Amino acid sequence: MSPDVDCPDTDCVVIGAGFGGIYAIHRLREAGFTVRAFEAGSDVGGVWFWNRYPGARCDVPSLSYQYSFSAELDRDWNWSERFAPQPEIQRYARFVAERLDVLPAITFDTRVTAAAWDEELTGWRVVTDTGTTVTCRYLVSAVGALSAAQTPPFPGLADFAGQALHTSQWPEDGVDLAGRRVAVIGTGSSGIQAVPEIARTAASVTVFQRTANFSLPAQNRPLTDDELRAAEAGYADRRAATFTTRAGHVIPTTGKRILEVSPEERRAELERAWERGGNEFLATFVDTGKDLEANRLLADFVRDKIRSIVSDPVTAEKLTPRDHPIGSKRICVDTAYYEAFNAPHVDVVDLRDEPIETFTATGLRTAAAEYAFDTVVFATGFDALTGALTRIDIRGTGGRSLADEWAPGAQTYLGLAVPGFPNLFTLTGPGSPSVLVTVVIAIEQHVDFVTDHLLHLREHGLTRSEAEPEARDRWTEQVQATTQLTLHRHAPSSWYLGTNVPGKPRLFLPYAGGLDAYRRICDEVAADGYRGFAMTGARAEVAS
Ligand code: N01
Repeated sequence: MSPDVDCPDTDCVVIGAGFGGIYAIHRLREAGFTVRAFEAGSDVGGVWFWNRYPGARCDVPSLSYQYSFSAELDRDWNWSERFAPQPEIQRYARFVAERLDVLPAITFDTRVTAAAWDEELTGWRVVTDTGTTVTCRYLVSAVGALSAAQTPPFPGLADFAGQALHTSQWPEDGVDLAGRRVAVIGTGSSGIQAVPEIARTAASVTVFQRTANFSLPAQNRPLTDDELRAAEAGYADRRAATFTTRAGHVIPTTGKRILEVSPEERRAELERAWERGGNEFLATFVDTGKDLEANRLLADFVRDKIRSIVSDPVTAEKLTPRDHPIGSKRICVDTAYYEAFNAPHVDVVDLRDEPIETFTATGLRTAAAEYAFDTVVFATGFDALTGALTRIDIRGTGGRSLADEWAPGAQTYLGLAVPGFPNLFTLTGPGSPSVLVTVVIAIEQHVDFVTDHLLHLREHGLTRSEAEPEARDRWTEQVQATTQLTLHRHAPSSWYLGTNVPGKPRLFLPYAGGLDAYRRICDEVAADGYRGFAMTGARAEVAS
């Protein structure tokens, strides 16, 4: 027997030092486990470290986009704006990491490239791109749901002689786009936030749009001292809301059904919500996320707004979404996106009318025209929820590959565990609420669950936990059945479904039942002795 047979180098390896990694290191260490973490970036923050494109900011109010577990942290951090910009969110991650003293546990500039389950060891052998190999009993993935950048394989891309950027891999020192002719491909949250900012200085901006998206005005502004004081005083209520709300925070609503109010009342309420700003607009009425006719009334209001903002009717029509219910794809929140198209140097090309045929040395050619530009910005999103994990060569029992396991569609138990991959826990993984709720709160709940689970194993002298196939199958059925209760199923395509990635099977990936319901389920699983997890002692311990 080799000396490390029953003694891995560390109890836990955490992959990633974004919001998930930071809190996981903290909780696990607090529970008495030894932890090492690896982070590909040179600082903490995860997606907020990489996603530095102009205009990047959160679209959940800053006051809700923060950890809830510590009154002290809450008290000692003050957001400057209602929707914080990327540099401030990254500073917040750094502030928390320093306060919790997790930095010494993290090896930066180091990407985990492979991890293999070792039955003899009852643990994982983790390999990095710097040549480090470390063994651990438990592998905690905090890789993020939206972190594996996706650049479509456009023909001729290698021939393009200009500058190519991806919104989520923006150079750390920024890019000067002043006076440049810029093409932006993609009109999701990233493209919609970036376009107005890029347009401030660029000579021209041509937006290549495949699907018109719904976007709501952020109505961003500085937070006042009164608001900050009220937030501090309301900490306990906000903390309580993380346990009792679908989204992880309270979202204002009239509590009324749009189908039951008069057209005048409907318009007045929606105008008020539009002026308040943010994606809370979607919750103004309680039936618009469930009923197609109710949803159409809400969408019509936004379509009217687009027509009233964009001066040129042809451009307005191109920008008007018609192929999906509002909210069935991730809603965008912008600052002066539609307004940007009133400037003479900003234009939109509808790729439904003229698909991209090929990139050329000087730009690209569609079915209708040639476009020349100096810089192309790919705002084409992510291989969401699975990509960051399947890009690591993860091998479970018998050498089975996680990428192969998920090739027909990612299936998990609770979004956290996969049969055949013992002692691997996938924070905010596919099959959990993750991207449909305030992700920082989803992270806290997952980390707490995993930490409690590891404590349970330790207390019972157990060292191996593996999701049971039947538990995974039942959970997958539940995830898909829950989706049927929402309007998400009416979106012809979205990254929730994986359809933005060529070859990825169409399967709704997040759990749509709400964080409150999900938390109850997890609590019941724990109370029931971690039902659905097969738990045993280490092989060496069993043999002795
Ligand atoms: O990515 P997306 P994103 N040819 O996938 C288009 C979070 N986020 O980076 O809709 C042409 O939404 C694609 O078109 P279509 C947030 O959760 C949050 O913008 O697939 N176009 C789409 O328009 C968000 O939802 C914040 O037809 C192609 C765009 O590229 C998520 O991250 C900020 C194409 C991709 O949009 C992802 O947002 C930023 C092709 N081959 C991100 N392939 C905030 O908190 C794709 N597209 C504010």
